[in-house]
Amino acid sequence: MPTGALPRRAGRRTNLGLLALLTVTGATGLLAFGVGTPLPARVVAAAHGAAGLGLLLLVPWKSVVVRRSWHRTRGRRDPAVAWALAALTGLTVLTGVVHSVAGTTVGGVGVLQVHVAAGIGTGLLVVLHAVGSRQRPRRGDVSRRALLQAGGLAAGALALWAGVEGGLRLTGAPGGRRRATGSHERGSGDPAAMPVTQWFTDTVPDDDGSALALVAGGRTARLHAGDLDRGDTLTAVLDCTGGWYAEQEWRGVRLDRLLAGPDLPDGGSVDVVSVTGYRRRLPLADAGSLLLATHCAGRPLSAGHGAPVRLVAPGRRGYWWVKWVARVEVVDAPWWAQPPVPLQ
Ligand code: HEM
Ligand SMILES: Nc1nc2c(c(=O)[nH]1)N[C@H]1C(S)=C(S)[C@@H](COP(=O)(O)O)O[C@H]1N2
Ligand SMILES: [Mo]
Repeated sequence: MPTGALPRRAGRRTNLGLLALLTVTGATGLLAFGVGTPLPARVVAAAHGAAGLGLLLLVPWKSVVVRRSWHRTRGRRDPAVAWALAALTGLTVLTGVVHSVAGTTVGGVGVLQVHVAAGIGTGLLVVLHAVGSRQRPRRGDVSRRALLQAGGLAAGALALWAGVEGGLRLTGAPGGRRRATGSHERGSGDPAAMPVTQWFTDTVPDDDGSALALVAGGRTARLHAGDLDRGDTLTAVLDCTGGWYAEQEWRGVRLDRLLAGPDLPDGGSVDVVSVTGYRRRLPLADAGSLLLATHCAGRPLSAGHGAPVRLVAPGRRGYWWVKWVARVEVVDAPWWAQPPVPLQ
């Protein structure tokens, strides 16, 4: 445990270490929304967990830095941002750990929702706080000693993360069975037990708009949901960024079969638009692995799960799986020409 006689340079390094860990947690937290396939998801979740838990290793040092700065700057600088940052960082780490250990909701509140909101708040306050207490780079920052310390911090953070993961597995805690993304299993093979989840503000529509408009090569075809059950099946995992996943057998029509008639552009994308206006754009080249599903686990989709037809997008996070699909349109624009996450 450090004492009050902490050298000034060590205080600087503590602050830089915190900033580095917060930068890694923030970046990997956002990246976590983009990855859905096991290996990248595992790497991102491990880096995120290690950097987040690593913050705890610096708490004893930071508390010395804080006490010293109190004596030096009493009455000169408004400490409100600093204390809000400490509180919000604590809440972010706590909710991250509660999600990892225990599950997705506590008392009806989505733990990961609170975590993400607190994490984004932390990121904003870090910027305010760092601007207010700027540390200029110095030559000593890249000394051999500083590099060894950085390496030690990274190793300690990874060891702490591995210890937590190992502990979860050994004790049989729910967290020991998490998927690579960190999600907990909910309702696999049993759609009635699978959560109904809306992204932000979308709601289950009254009018299910049971006709689907298929737009390609300047022509529009209208199809009824009944025409879309062509017996193509696909077993795929729906993995929501809210922290749960379920594996189901989906049935309907593969998108490449549906689009087989029209002349398709080389490259290009496909817009999948809900009757609510919610939409995602995917590369046309992926059409062979995408399914427009009318059934789940052998039964017609429920209203909440997207009846009469929804997109099934294996390997992509849940927000790509557009429900209540009303329109499928082939477009020339690249798939990335859209907001990175839906805005509805
Ligand atoms: C600077 C802010 C953040 C900090 C300090 C932080 C910290 C943490 C910690 C300590 C954990 C638990 C790791 C474990 O026990 O293995 C965690 C889990 C998680 N965090 Fe964050 N986080 C932050 C921001 C975010 C953001 C912005 C997102 C998403 C946009 C996010 C998404 C997640 C997810 C999905 C998990 C679960 C991963 C798993 O279960 O392995 N975090 N976070
Ligand atoms: N139209 C529409 N489709 C949507 C959403 C939405 O809010 N509106 N939410 C998405 C999200 S975030 C997830 S995780 C899945 C959830 O599917 P489920 O409710 O069938 O479990 O649907 C996706 N499709
Ligand atoms: Mo989701």
